[in-house]
Amino acid sequence: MIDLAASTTSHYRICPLCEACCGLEVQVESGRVVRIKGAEGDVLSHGYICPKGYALKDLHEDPDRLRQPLVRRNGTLQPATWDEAFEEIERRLVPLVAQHGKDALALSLGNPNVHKMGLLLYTARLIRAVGSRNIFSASTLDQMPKQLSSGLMFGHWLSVPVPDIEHCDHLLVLGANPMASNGSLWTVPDFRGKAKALRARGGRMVVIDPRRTETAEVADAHHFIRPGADVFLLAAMVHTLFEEKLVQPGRVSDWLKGIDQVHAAVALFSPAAVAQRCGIEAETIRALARELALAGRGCVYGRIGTCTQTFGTLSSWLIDVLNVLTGNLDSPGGAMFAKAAAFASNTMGKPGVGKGVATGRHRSRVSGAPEVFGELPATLMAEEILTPGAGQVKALITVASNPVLSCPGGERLDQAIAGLDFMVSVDIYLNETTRHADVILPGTSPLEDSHYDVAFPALSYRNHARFSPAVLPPSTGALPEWQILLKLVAIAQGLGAQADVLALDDQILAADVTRLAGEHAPAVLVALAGRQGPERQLDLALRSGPYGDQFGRKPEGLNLAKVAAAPGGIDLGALQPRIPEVLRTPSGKIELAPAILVADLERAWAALDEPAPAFSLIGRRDVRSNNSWMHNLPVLAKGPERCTLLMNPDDAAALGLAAGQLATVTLKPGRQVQAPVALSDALMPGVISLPHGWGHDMAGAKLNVAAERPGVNLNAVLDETLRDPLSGNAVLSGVVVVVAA
Ligand SMILES: Nc1nc2c(c(=O)[nH]1)N[C@H]1C(S)=C(S)[C@@H](COP(=O)(O)OP(=O)(O)OC[C@H]3O[C@@H](n4cnc5c(=O)[nH]c(N)nc54)[C@H](O)[C@@H]3O)O[C@H]1N2
Ligand SMILES: Nc1nc2c(c(=O)[nH]1)N[C@H]1C(S)=C(S)[C@@H](COP(=O)(O)OP(=O)(O)OC[C@H]3O[C@@H](n4cnc5c(=O)[nH]c(N)nc54)[C@H](O)[C@@H]3O)O[C@H]1N2
Ligand code: SF4
Ligand SMILES: [Mo]
Repeated sequence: MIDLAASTTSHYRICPLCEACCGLEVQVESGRVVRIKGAEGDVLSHGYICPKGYALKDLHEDPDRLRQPLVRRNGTLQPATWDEAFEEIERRLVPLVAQHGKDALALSLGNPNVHKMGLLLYTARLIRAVGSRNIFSASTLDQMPKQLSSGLMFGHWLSVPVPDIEHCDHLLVLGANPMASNGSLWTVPDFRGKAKALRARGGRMVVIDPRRTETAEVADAHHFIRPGADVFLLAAMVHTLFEEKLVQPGRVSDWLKGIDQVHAAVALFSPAAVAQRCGIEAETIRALARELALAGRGCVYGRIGTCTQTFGTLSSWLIDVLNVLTGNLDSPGGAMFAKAAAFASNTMGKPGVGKGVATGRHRSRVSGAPEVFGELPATLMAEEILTPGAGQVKALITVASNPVLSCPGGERLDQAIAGLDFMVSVDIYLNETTRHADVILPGTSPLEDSHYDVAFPALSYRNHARFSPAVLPPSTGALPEWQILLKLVAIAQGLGAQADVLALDDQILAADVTRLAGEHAPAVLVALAGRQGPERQLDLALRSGPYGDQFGRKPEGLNLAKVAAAPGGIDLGALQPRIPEVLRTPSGKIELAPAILVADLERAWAALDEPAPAFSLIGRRDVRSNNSWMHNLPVLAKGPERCTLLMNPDDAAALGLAAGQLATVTLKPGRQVQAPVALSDALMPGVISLPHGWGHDMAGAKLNVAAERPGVNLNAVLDETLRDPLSGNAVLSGVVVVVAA
């Protein structure tokens, strides 16, 4: 029992560990966390918490978490002062960039960036200061296809519609397992509770997945699909809507462009033509289309399984085409656009029209892949480091990124990174990637940081604004991550390691405010005085945002002081229709048939007859794990072995494999891993599943708990040459492999 003495204090903290963004109550006694539970008063999560939420205590206390900079001296990483660390970076990096040019310095940005406002708001500044074309991030291992399809259809990369689950009566889920992941590109804490409520009011949930997942288990129906075949299924569903005269776009009809082109584009994709490719019968495909069209309030939601494949952008697009054609886009109970209180591009500028999005403003040096949303495909990082010539990457800054475990071709990338001239990591662990760094700059524990979700309110099931102050004071000698990043900005700009970052922050902010507020800038700056860093940017964004106080012009509106005064946040209501105001396309319409997508359907058609391989490999997520970096936390690491190769018992029997035996998974000669087999008829025959983010047995890392049961690195096998050509996204799912005992 925990003795909750009178000295116990209770603190509100938004959980930074996944996109559900639950509100937590953290109880502290004498500077130590004694208890973490769901915050009952949270307007979004209402007390929900998952097992990872408790792990914030272990994360805070983890003896392996870095608390002091490390600098490589005579080949080994040694503790150093902040001054020494930044001086080393200036000494090594500045001449390197002067000699080889800006593109010689690459950035690799990982997932936790989006969960910490000090990182997200200041990596944006770092990207600008570095000025390199070689910007890589986890986005091209994850959701870039959805961002591209949304950008082409609605005009902005982050205008992604989400299910209005509280009013939905029919939810079709493809390639997502929110029961394990807690939702993605969809902030929906307690998905289980909301799915249960949907079914309790007579609604239906249907899941399409090569594995009968935890989400499929709580659904009304589940259909296996051959990995990578979603484009065919979705095109055939669109085909069926036209064929059976079920097209009824409803209230968005007035803002729709390209419906006839879509009709023509899917003409060949009849259910009969695609059934075998999908592994789903033609009649079932028609029924899926009909029940969606006739459901009233229905919604199609697709996630990472529909993105991490060669037709990722097409699948992401067709999901929203279905939402539009069935009258469910921007309609209550359908797929709706959240309206975020701060930072959302689709609330800025002129409503209803904009520049739209474009790709290929530059191309990668070696493979010629187009830039997408300012980034190049993460899978090209190794070749850009390894291929000599002008523009070769010679130095790397990683920020909260572990590409050795998270990026296909991980082993090759590991070797490439090892050969760099110079590397800096802004990271809290000495892990598989950062072990190659020359300087590691550790940030604070999330409990020592204030927090606002910069990105997720634009993807939430409900509109809201929430802020949590730091729970604990920063430990001695800690430097906030935004100041670490600003030092790197200063060094990149030639201001030197001794630059005053607080003054630099003032300067950059003043320039931003001048752009935003013109002649009113001086008054705005006065109103923001008293804050600094990310909190000042947040106050500016809230006050000038769609619910803001507009610096006094709307006194009842929001500012940071008001949001902070409401622990648990401020509810801004259910999602509301936003078409046409949300659109930022040049036409001011929903572009239902973007030319590059219609053209890409021909590539899909050409792949229709690809025979089913003996085995294709997919991933999976576990509720007690999070990508590559939470395996060192005892509360999550305990329990059964998680890095197992799941396979169908019939497949295993045919290969003479029993549960617990080691199977070898081979991509091509010299590219293989071995993992213990676990049997499950939840796997579609011919499909095997291995989770990513494991392989914690590499020399030089300091992850003592994780190393006890390291698992194997799935991405050491996966093929870095496979990607969706439109978005540059990696193919992580449905990769053809050979399996042997
Ligand atoms: N095969 C396969 N590969 C995949 C996926 C898959 O499904 N299958 N999923 C992909 C997806 S969706 C993603 S998002 C990527 C993730 O790819 P990454 O972002 O590269 O991987 P993470 O495991 O999230 O690593 C996060 C890094 O941030 C560090 N970190 C954690 N917290 C903090 C902090 O507070 N501050 C700082 N500075 N650093 C911190 C960790 O130590 C770690 O180095 O992986 C992708 N890779
Ligand atoms: N517990 C936990 N939560 C997490 C994470 C984690 O690692 N652990 N990672 C976080 C991150 S970074 C992200 S991006 C999100 C991802 O969130 P989700 O998208 O919900 O992720 P997954 O659980 O990997 O679900 C993807 C599903 O796609 C299926 N699938 C694979 N290939 C195909 C295919 O070709 N077609 C179809 N239809 N389905 C396919 C897989 O079997 C799997 O069930 O989760 C986040 N939350
Ligand atoms: S679902 Fe778990 S990890 Fe995700 S935000 Fe909530 S408590 Fe944190
Ligand atoms: Mo992700």
